Amino acid sequence: MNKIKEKIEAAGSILLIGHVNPDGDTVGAGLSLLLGLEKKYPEKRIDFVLQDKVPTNISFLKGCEKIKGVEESLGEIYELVIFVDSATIDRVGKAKDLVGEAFKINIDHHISNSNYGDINIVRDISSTSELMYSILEILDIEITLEMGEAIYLGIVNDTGNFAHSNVSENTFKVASKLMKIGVNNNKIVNDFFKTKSLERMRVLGKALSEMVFIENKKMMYFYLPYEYLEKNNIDRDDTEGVVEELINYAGSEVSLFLRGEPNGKIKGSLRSKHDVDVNKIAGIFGGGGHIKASGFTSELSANEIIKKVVENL
Ligand SMILES: [Mn+2]
Repeated sequence: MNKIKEKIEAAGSILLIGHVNPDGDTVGAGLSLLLGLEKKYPEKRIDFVLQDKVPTNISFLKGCEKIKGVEESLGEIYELVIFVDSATIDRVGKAKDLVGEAFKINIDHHISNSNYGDINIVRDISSTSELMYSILEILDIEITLEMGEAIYLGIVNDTGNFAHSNVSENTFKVASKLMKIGVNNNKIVNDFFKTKSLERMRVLGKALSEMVFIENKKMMYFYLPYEYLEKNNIDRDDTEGVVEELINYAGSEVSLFLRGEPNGKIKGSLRSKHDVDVNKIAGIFGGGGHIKASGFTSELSANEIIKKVVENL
């Protein structure tokens, strides 16, 4: 980790990038690092670029307005690129075009991470945001309230508000230190979770009333075709959280949510309650993530995907 400090100090221009369809963790980790680096190294040019827009339930974080799109930064040359929360280099989408010949640091917590960086800081920990807290300490960067709120939201995002198996003693320690500098737990949780759109509530209702349970595999699944999304003006953000709801059923050990994409492919999300390794199952389709939470994209039909998943359970 000390090598990161040397690299940052030596670089005149630094690019931070997170994954497509940004979530609270990629934004939280990237934003806290951006704010910290800007404060410590005002002479350096530092950009945080994301291919896609930050969802509204995250964009209330102070500093979010500094996040740039890929077009705004095209043509810029960076000496150092720091990837956050991205298991593969392709997860950053079009932002990959900005990397060029730069030295690459990969900061992540996905066990499926392909170690594509020149330096890889990949830890099995709740969130990249939790990891970023330690990195900022190593960089001797003081954590301000704005940075703390970003990190806190990232942790809340990836732990399902401190409910998942990835929560450790350190997760609570970090959360506690963040509260000590003034982070308001209840405010972050309310602004992040209790701000759902009507479309999102309706999609959840549809999922809960039409989901299918496969008794002998203890799997609950739901497929939402693209035609439905288009016809009802539903954003991809509106389908967040469906897969977590499907596993809430007492009988569910595994949940699968499939969503049609505009390009005809299907995006799959998997969750596991106890022992099933869904990172392995996502791997069959070229995806991955964590043992209890994984995802993939496939060209197969929904029926073929469901069949394959069931065969491998
Ligand atoms: Mn994450």
